[in-house]
Amino acid sequence: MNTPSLETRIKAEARRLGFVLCGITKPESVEGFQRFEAWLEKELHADMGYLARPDTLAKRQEPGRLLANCKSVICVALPYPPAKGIANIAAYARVPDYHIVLREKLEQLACFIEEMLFKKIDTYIAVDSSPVLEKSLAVQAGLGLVGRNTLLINETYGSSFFLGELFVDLDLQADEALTGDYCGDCTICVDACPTGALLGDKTMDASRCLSYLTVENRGDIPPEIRWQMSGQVIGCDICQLLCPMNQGLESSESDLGLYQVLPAKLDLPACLAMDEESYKAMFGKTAVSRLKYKSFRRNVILAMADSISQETLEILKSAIVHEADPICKDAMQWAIEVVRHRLSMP
Ligand code: B12
Ligand code: SF4
Ligand code: SF4
Repeated sequence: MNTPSLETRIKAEARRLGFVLCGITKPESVEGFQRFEAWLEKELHADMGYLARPDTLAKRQEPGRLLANCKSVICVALPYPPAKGIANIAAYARVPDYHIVLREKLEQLACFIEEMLFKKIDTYIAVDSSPVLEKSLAVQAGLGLVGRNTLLINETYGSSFFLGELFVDLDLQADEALTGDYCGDCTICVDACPTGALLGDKTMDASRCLSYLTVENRGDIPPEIRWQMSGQVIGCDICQLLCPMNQGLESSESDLGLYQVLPAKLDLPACLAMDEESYKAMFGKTAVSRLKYKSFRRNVILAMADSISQETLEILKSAIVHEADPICKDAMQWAIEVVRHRLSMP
């Protein structure tokens, strides 16, 4: 009987750790880098200046620079329960912080490889925050294709998963890159995006994306966009919800789903009343912990404008008297006017 190859055993272990997809690519250059540069040139990255930092550009182009003697990149995907409807908190943020979960699992994968080879290996782990074009590497490793909603989509698992990479100094057999396109003539996500952020060419104008505006942006949310927020407090799943590739997804395989820690809908008045300590206690174990308390309050206030209730109006009117933060105060003023207007309508 043939002994399974090193690559086959690594993939089996990845699967055992909960990664539904695992593929291998080479670190020399990333095909998607030109697309990334073109996107930056058009200044579609809003205030995410870190994406354009010169010292990180070379790493995005040649990810092998992240680890001396890097010879292969193992790309993985860990699923999370897919969004089921419009929610205050996007699905990715309702589970334990993926940065931590994926890192731990990739460390375990690295230990497994060392035990198998009876030797130490050099590794580098990337999950989201490293200067890595994760979706492009995943395409190269055969995990899926990029959709018009700009996300990585897999034929079986849709787009409801996180990506991570284990860089190794081992010369592994690379997988075939996927080619083709799942979208065809479909433009459901582009049409459904409430703010017109999706440009139709598999890129977006981040300055219009609610995921950017609610999580990354610490300033004001432009008034013309406030009307389109559809109650989103943290992140946004609208361009994934109706995607045909995401219909009928099973979430049972994900151990992240078992530990879902936050509800889809929030008690907005209770959130407005929360002090910073309670906010950290409630959200600290999820990816929401990256969202500043002040930004969270700003988003809660804007979401309250969706309510047509006298009670909400009274809560906002009494809260504005003590509000010290100018951005939150402005949001309250706006929300009060909107709720008042809605209540006055026949
Ligand atoms: C910045 C960022 C954002 C920004 C900008 C998003 C964007 N679309 O550019 C904002 C804050 C808006 C955002 C939002 C979200 N994000 Co985000 N984000 C990132 C981050 C850190 C960098 C992405 C980036 O560089 N964008 C710039 C564009 C130009 O590059 P790109 O998106 O990589 O696009 C490349 C591909 O499209 C590729 N490409 C296109 N066609 C083809 C064809 C071929 C053949 C090849 C090779 C490549 C290729 O070329 C492009 C350039 O390299 C990545 C993590 C990472 N380090 O990669 C997570 C990441 C993309 N985000 C993720 C998630 C989960 C989200 C949200 C769903 C969270 C939420 N629910 O609110 C939303 C989704 C919004 C959306 N429609 O994209 C996941 C996506 C997983 C997946 N299935 O794709 C990632 C990978 C994090 C992770 N480790 O899991 N995000
Ligand atoms: S996450 Fe929301 S706002 Fe951003 S592109 Fe998708 S639908 Fe549009
Ligand atoms: S909704 Fe349609 S166009 Fe958008 S990503 Fe899904 S298949 Fe592609």
